[in-house]
Amino acid sequence: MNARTIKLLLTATLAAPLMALAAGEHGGGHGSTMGDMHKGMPGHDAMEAHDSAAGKPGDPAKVTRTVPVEMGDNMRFTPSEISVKAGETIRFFVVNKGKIAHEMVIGSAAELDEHAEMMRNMPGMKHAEPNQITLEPGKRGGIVWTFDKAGTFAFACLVPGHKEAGMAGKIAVN
Ligand SMILES: [Cu+2]
Repeated sequence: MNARTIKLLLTATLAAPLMALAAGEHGGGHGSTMGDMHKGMPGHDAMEAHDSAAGKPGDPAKVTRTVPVEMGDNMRFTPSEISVKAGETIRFFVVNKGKIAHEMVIGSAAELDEHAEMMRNMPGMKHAEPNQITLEPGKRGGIVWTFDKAGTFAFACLVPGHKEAGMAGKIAVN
């Protein structure tokens, strides 16, 4: 490595944080514009609110524990009861063992009821939110969630009919 290469590397190293800063500023401005646009869309506010009574999207770098969860065509989650300490960031490692699509959605019981109602009114609705994952048969994926408040929360599969058939569970945050 010659002196010129080192100088170039140094320049790149110094420039990177500055570029990141600039990008961050741009991203922030853009983000708030999008937020304003969304505010104008009726019924969209609730879906934009990522924080839930059950906590908030977790930082993957701060995961304290991985909890494996299996979903099956018997309309059950295994396990169906999960215990968490307040403040923990959990990575739910979710596997769909079935032959049809299932999903895991985390929230308060009221939030899940509301969401289930929305799914009934808009069959086939597809959306990706940090508190949920939809998995085709045989697929696996993760949800990273921070439980920052104590309480009893819920998770469920909101594919119409599944929660009603028992595809739901409890998360106790102590
Ligand atoms: Cu399901």
